[in-house]
Amino acid sequence: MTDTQNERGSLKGISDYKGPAGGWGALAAVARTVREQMKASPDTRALLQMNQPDGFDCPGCAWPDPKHTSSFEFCENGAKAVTWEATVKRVDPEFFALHSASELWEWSDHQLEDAGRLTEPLRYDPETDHFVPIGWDEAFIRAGAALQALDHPDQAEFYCSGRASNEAAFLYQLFAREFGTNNFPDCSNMCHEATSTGLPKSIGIGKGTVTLEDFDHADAIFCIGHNPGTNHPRMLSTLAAASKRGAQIIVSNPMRERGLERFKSPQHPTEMLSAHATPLASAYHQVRIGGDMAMLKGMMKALFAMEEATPGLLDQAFISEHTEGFEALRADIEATSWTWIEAESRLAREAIESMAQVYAAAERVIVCYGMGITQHRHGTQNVQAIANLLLLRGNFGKAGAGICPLRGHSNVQGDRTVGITEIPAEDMLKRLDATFGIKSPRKHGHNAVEALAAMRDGHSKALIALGGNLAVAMPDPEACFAAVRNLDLSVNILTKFNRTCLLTARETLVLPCLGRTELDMQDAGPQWVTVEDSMSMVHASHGKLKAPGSMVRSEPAIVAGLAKAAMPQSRVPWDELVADYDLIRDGIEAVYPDFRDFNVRVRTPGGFRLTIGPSERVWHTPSGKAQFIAHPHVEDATSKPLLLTTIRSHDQYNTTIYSLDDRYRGVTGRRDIIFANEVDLAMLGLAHGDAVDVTATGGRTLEGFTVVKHAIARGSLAAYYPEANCLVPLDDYDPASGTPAYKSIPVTIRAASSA
Ligand SMILES: Nc1nc2c(c(=O)[nH]1)N[C@H]1C(S)=C(S)[C@@H](COP(=O)(O)OP(=O)(O)OC[C@H]3O[C@@H](n4cnc5c(=O)[nH]c(N)nc54)[C@H](O)[C@@H]3O)O[C@H]1N2
Ligand SMILES: Nc1nc2c(c(=O)[nH]1)N[C@H]1C(S)=C(S)[C@@H](COP(=O)(O)OP(=O)(O)OC[C@H]3O[C@@H](n4cnc5c(=O)[nH]c(N)nc54)[C@H](O)[C@@H]3O)O[C@H]1N2
Ligand SMILES: [Mo]
Repeated sequence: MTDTQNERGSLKGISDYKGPAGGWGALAAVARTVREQMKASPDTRALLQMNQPDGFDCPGCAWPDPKHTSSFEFCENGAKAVTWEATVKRVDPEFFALHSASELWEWSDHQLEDAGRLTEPLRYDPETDHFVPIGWDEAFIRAGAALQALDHPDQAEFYCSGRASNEAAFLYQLFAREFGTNNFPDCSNMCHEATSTGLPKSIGIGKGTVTLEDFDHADAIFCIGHNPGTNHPRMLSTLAAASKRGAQIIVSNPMRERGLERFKSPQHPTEMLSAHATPLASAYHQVRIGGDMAMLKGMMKALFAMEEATPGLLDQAFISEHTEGFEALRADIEATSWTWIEAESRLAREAIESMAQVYAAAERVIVCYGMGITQHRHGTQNVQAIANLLLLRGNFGKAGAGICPLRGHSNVQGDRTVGITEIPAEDMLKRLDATFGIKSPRKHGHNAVEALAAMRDGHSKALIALGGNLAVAMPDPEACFAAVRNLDLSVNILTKFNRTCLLTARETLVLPCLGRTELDMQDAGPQWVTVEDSMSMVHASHGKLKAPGSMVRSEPAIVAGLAKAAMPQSRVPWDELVADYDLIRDGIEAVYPDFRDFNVRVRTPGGFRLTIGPSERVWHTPSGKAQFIAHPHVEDATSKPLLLTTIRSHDQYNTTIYSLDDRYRGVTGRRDIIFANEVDLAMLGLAHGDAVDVTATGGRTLEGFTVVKHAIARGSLAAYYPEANCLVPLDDYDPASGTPAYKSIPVTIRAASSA
């Protein structure tokens, strides 16, 4: 496919980006964000403390750092995440006196968060339509009273964003479970739930199996459905190093993403001054949206054919010693035709065979994947197909090999590890109960989709949100906005005010919290927290910056305040736990055996790695073996002529919109666009720059967007999230994991009716 980005003409805000990822553009972007958010603040030095041994963990992404002892690992989007938090702008009581809730509703998501940091607890006053300041005590009393007034604890939903530290998340689940519910909708439910559901069945654990060092040994790295230049930029240094060593990097992505093509490291002075950038992808396959399953099956079909010609190509010793289900997988793959594979994936058989050849020639293979794999109706099946591929040549438990889900939030994996799950294991609950003298409920709770459906239908009446912008991040704003407005209680524990706060319930509270970069002073002195990265490394994070106001409290302190107010009879020593986070860590150790000597081991530079069975070829599946899982019945996308995927721009962090630019895709100052393939456009009778309406199931429409030709696979469209969330029904998700199908929305597109 040719790079159609080169002929996009003079459409407003649309141009051709010709540079590499990183480079001077990245430095300029950082300078701009520091200027806009921090003025001349001395806290600019904060940027230099990120990811240092005694600094704070970058709140951007979950990509690990080389032992946390490296010299400063510069990252444009990490800098944006920090400056956005360290901004000198404030939304204080005067701000809310000036702007009514109805007025703020008209502001864009970018404007709402750009207004600055929250400084005081707020309550919505329906009489005046303004948010008004209230004291912490009153806030806790109001929340506690509303929680106590519920008919049953299961009428409350405890949402957790993956920003929360292990300490905050552990206290939060303790609060909810003592209160009496396992309702833990969390951002993982919208993100890597397909990983958490699929991998335990395949390899006995729902996490990645590689370490950063493995990337130094891999012969081939497959990058499927993720965009590291924007979402995990520090990964580019890792990929560049692998590329320089001669490792093959094979990409599968419907869109050409500059961050997968070439990289100029802003850390590398000679590279910056030369015209040279490091090439990344050695082959780039523009699979159709949702076509990864077909592509993976095609690769396996090619491998089985190669095995027939050259027996021993598959790792038969590994397969017989460590796995089950091989014959069923082979039968399924044999029954899958190349005609179907090519039609579904829109890749030529030869292209897929070439991918299989790279895979077979490599002694050590890592497969990385992101939301392009998980956010589909068959997300769990996709994840398991990747595991199947890796198992065929024993690509687990050896240096340079394994599976690498690119996690989302910086601590989303840690939150799950310390108990944020709606389906807790019995042994964990037993230990929690024994440690704290409580009686946790055994009934499983709601995931994110179930929580919103229960709120919409009036079964759930309270939402406590530790971070996040839940109603905006979820599909179907019409249903989800109404769901939050329907509540008796909505408590938003946030650093910044967002649209979910404006979906006012009978009682709406906004509680300002410290961010991870900030100094957290408690009775026993300054406190620090811990996080777990994508590679199961647990390490400390020390906040350093000044709080944005004297009223702002830490997340653990707010959780404890709410818990005490909701349960005056509580058996948990909340105040002691908040005074000294070492005691929270002792609690984590008591409940999770893998955290033995937690307080000691986490004080060693770089922290420690949790046990990952497959790294030692230990499989915690019911039979003790890894499982090939065949998927004879997969969704047939060929019947859907156009599928739309939703993506992040370079200047956004989930629903946080830093600016309206998307540099690597050549977009400036706008987000109202639909990326489309040039040939599809011609066939649809549309032209680059036309105003269009996009329609999805149930008549959902996105109106008056501009269609832009882009290097994207045929039959595929892309639009930004959350603008396009109105096209996704709440009940359109992967049935196995509950992950919304944000990335394969069947649509039709036509010239805008208003045009
Ligand atoms: N700066 C920044 N960093 C972030 C975030 C952020 O918003 N901003 N978000 C964080 C979070 S919570 C998450 S979950 C991660 C997300 O990180 P990613 O998974 O990288 O996120 P997305 O932008 O949703 O999608 C990534 C890619 O999937 C491709 N894609 C779409 N559909 C398909 C498909 O059907 N098949 C294939 N093979 N590819 C497809 C898109 O073209 C895009 O390149 O990043 C984390 N880090
Ligand atoms: N269409 C579509 N929808 C998607 C996705 C997609 O790819 N496509 N991706 C999904 C994914 S993977 C995810 S993870 C979700 C996430 O979506 P969001 O819920 O939007 O993610 P967050 O970044 O957690 O939420 C942003 C808010 O967190 C608050 N915040 C920031 N830092 C802190 C902190 O330190 N503490 C606290 N308490 N609050 C803080 C700020 O006030 C900010 O308003 O969106 C999902 N929605
Ligand atoms: Mo995510």
